[in-house]
Amino acid sequence: MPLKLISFDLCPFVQRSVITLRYKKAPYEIEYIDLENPPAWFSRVSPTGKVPVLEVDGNTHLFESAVINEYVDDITPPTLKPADPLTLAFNRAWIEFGSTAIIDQYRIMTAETEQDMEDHQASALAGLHRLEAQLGQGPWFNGADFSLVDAAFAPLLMRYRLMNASTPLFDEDEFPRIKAWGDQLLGLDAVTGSVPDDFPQRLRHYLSGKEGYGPKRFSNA
Ligand SMILES: N[C@@H](CCC(=O)N[C@@H](CS)C(=O)NCC(=O)O)C(=O)O
Repeated sequence: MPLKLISFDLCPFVQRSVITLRYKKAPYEIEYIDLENPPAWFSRVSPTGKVPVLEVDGNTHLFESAVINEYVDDITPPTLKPADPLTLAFNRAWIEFGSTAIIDQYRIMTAETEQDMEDHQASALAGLHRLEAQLGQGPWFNGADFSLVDAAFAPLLMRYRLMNASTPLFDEDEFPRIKAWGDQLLGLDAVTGSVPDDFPQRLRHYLSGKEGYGPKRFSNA
């Protein structure tokens, strides 16, 4: 069942799916599109106009990263989903929480003014405090076993590492569980190899093409 992931190289939602595909060692092809100037066929296969889209067998197009990841997991046993239905539902809720956190992060990077950046930063930090309070002793979200919720948060934590290195947004030591979780995630091949080697430069280049306070801060990093 050939899989092709339709992608944008800097998209954290795409990266969630790449991590899942890599972790599950599922063979796949990847096709990058320019999201600002998408090819005509893209609107036929993506009902939301968003990436990732997973093309299966050349004819079915799945969209929404969380759905794509569950499908990839289902066809490549053993599963990365917790067996207990309540834990699974709880994980899905936190994956959704992670999507909001990704959007907050993007808004920080692309904030128009310093005030906008501070507002988005406050909202992002409130989310990180909630996440910190939710995490246990680790090493993974559910404890001993890596699962889809871990894959879903890796792009967020990877980007905060990068952003904090140049423009400190928060003190990582205030979030010891998130920090330890980030260390675990960044120790995985599936995570480190989920973005191009020159990802930091590509991100800076992307931001340098945008106006505003955030892009200026993060593209000069
Ligand atoms: N909820 C979606 C979000 C995907 C998403 O926002 N992708 C962005 C790129 S990172 C996109 O394709 N944006 C294009 C647009 O909104 O026109 C998912 O989890 O797959």
